[in-house]
Amino acid sequence: MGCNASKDGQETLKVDDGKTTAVGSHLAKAQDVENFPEFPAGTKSLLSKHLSKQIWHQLKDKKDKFGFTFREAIFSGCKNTDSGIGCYAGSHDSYKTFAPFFDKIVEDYHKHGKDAKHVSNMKASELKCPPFSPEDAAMIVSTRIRVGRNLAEYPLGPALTKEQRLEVMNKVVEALKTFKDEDLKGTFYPLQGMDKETQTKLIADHFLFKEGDRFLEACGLNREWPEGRGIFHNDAKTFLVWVNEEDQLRIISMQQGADLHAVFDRLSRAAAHIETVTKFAHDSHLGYITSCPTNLGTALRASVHIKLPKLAKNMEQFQAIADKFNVQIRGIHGEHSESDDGTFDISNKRRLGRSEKDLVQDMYDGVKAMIEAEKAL
Ligand code: ADP
Ligand code: DAR
Repeated sequence: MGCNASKDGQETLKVDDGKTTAVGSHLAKAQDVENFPEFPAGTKSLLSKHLSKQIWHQLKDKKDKFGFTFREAIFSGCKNTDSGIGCYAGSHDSYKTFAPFFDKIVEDYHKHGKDAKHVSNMKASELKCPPFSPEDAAMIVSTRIRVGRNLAEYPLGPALTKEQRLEVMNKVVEALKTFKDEDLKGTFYPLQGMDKETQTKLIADHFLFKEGDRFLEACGLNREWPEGRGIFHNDAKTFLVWVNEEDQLRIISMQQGADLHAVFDRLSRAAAHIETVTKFAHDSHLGYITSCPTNLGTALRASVHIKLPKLAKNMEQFQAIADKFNVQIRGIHGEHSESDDGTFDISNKRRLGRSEKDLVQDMYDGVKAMIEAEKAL
């Protein structure tokens, strides 16, 4: 480890002591990442791309104001080297305390610079999405729009204590009792005590979240599962709120068919009302604050489940359309699932730097282009 004797050299010496920690599934806890994490060749995560020795040296022993450590923030991507991103925030303050690292993640993933501002707009009346024709609408099985939100006075899920998670659940459940609109009124069902058959059917019917995956496990989001988690929904299951899954609230509007306006209007009314009775973590640069950096800003994912059997056989063309319109192709059973029968989950890819209305427009424009391509094949 050669270095010159100048001040810089001393800095380089301090930063690069040559010690590294081999990363991978053998790691048990964040503290096991003792030294600069050494990622295997071919690792593609934004963590591996942006964690320089300089940043490691600067942040390795830092904690945010809730005591969430930088090692905890990056542990998921150290343990799961196939992560796309590889890091989670433990609080709104994580994004400030670990800014030298998170700023690079946000700028790379969202193309949102350090001084960029985020402006929300959830007015469904401003959508420019003419209804799909009956022929096109027949291809769309269902429509869903969700936003993630977190309570401003608490840490985010990865850093919540068991007691705080229960407090969050109780505060959210109380807020959900205050709806005035009939189509938003419903009942909360705690996950703890829910019989397995009900849980399995709610998941199979696309209403309930699955148990946290290994990425969420490694960042601490699955601790004390299923305590403090649950689902609120109206009788029709067109309005739902997930409590303490990846975010403290996932506010969801969904229904069979292609009526995007109705789905967005219901979501907008619900989110606006909840925000009158509780304060969400938010700032003018990052928008609504979420545990995963990919959801910052709007934390909005607008999706349709749509039958595209011909495009399914032309994945190169399919993906090219998705890339052009900033939409994402998923399977219909949740993130990381595959499509099994030519039906796909198509949703907006962007989250930050554009308003909620704009992102619904992204999805609509991408779906329209895919429908045209499907009909032309
Ligand atoms: P998110 O991060 O938005 O929750 P996931 O891909 O994890 O997305 O999906 C969560 C659940 O929502 C899954 O059961 C999925 O099948 C369901 N889902 C997503 N989009 C739709 C849609 N347009 N119609 C019906 N169900 C949907
Ligand atoms: N699997 C993690 C998170 C990716 C984004 N999806 C979320 N937040 N559910 C990764 O870093 O790949």
